[in-house]
Amino acid sequence: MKEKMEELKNRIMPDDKAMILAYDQGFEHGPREFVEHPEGANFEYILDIAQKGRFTGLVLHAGLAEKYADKIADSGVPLILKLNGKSELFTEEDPFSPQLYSVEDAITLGAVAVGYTVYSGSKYEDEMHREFSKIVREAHSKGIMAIGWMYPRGKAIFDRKSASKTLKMALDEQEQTNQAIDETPSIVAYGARIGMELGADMVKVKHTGSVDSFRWVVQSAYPTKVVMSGGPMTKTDEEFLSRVKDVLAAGAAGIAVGRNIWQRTDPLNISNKLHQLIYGH
Ligand code: FBP
Repeated sequence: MKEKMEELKNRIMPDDKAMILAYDQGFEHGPREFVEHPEGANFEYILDIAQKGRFTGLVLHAGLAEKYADKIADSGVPLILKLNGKSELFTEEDPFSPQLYSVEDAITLGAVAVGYTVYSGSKYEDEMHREFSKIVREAHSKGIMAIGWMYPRGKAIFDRKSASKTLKMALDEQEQTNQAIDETPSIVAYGARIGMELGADMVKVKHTGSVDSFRWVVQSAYPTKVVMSGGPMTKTDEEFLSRVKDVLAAGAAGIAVGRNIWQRTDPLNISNKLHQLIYGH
């Protein structure tokens, strides 16, 4: 089993570095994400980017993974099946993203890893922590990897009146940097740490704005690998590339991003630049 895990790890993280393409936004945010670049709604367009852009993983929900199973297998791009999901149509302040598919489904679909979003800080955090920890156990017992999308979120994260010690630290950080609370180093590092404690092989977190603050996130999650989430498309390639440079300098294993790739007019151009930054060629 150890050897199998090692082999899968080398596929998603050759040289211990990952360059993952996320394509679950059609579910999480809806087709509005495709309006300006309608090609983005077409999965074959995305698979082509993943393959020609030399991505080391492609994140999907089960619907696309099943419909395009043969093409995904032929492309050679490792599949990461996202096991939970929620739409943005439901806007309660405390988010809950329930498990929709199983580890067994992921294995049947040929996935090398499973992904799961955890909203620590939500009033439903217990349930998500429990679901994710079970998923990690099962994934490991069946020889595949588990990746946590660690996004602390919910009413308590913003509630100044009953602020936790961590939130007080985050508020101080916010005062100095003007960052969104859920992107402050204290909050992001806490999410990353929870992912590691729950057993994740890799955690995907928001950028915290600087090399030093992201280094703290990487240290907090150690030995779990940390990858940066992309966020909305930046105005220029340079802005995004500079963020990636920062997180790599901070010790991140790489990136797991979507919109900053497939919403661009020339996705392969930025993919090549990212590959150069992450792998040096
Ligand atoms: P992006 O690089 O497009 O931001 O994708 C990363 C991701 O984590 C997706 O996997 C997920 O669908 C989305 O962000 C969630 O976004 P939000 O932060 O709005 O919940």
